[in-house]
Amino acid sequence: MTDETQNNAETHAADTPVEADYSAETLEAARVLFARPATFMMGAAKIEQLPAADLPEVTFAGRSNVGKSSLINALVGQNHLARASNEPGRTREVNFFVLDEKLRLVDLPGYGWAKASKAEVKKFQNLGRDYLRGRPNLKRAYLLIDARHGLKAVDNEPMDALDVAAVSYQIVLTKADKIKPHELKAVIEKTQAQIRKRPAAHPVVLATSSEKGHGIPELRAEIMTTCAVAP
Ligand SMILES: Nc1nc2c(ncn2[C@@H]2O[C@H](COP(=O)(O)OP(=O)(O)OP(=O)(O)O)[C@@H](O)[C@H]2O)c(=O)[nH]1
Ligand SMILES: [Mg+2]
Repeated sequence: MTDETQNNAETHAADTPVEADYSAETLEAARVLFARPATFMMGAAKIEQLPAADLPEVTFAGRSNVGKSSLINALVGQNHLARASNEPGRTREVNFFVLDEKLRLVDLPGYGWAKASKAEVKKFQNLGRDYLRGRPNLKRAYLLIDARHGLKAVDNEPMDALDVAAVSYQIVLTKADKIKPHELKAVIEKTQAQIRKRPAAHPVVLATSSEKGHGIPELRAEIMTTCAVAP
């Protein structure tokens, strides 16, 4: 560990409970990459409509309203690229966003949402599941969990499916601005303990706030590294 990364780790430990430890160079490269143009490519309503698997992809999954679309917007620094809303079930297609023609960010429909008709919910949830299982260029799924609530029973099904399909996934806590730093630290530790035995889960749980920007530089670095792209 260099002095610089040591300092980064100490600053994080003191200020914010972000557990990821990246060098200043990696964080800067990720900032530059995510400042490049990001565009909406397409929304797929059916599995047959998915675009060719010709660029590395990462995807954002999680309960409805957890903040998937908001997190994509925070990563690319655009408020309205992905449609975010207070109304649960906003995202009903698998939406593809291209960053700098180098990688894709994929916004999935949320699960655990009771208000749509059962048939409709099943339709867009099956689509999300099929995407997660069968995408050869999917480098990692980020499973978003509300920092105020931690893992719930409804999150077990996607984690089981990802473990069985051996799709690498990482838990990202959202809305970290809504709780106190010591509460955030406790939920990170608890969540890390809960996923320890899950074979496809990344052991580090990240914490983010799309609203305040907490953890966003680290998640950019994580995605850049996972997709093996450079700015
Ligand atoms: N305070 C705070 N609010 C947030 C944050 N991220 C998202 N929200 C709010 O949470 C609500 C839902 O956010 P979305 O990004 O639309 O959630 P989603 O997971 O895409 O929802 P679906 O598309 O319905 O699955 C919106 O009102 C956001 O403004 C955050 O980091 N902090
Ligand atoms: Mg959404």
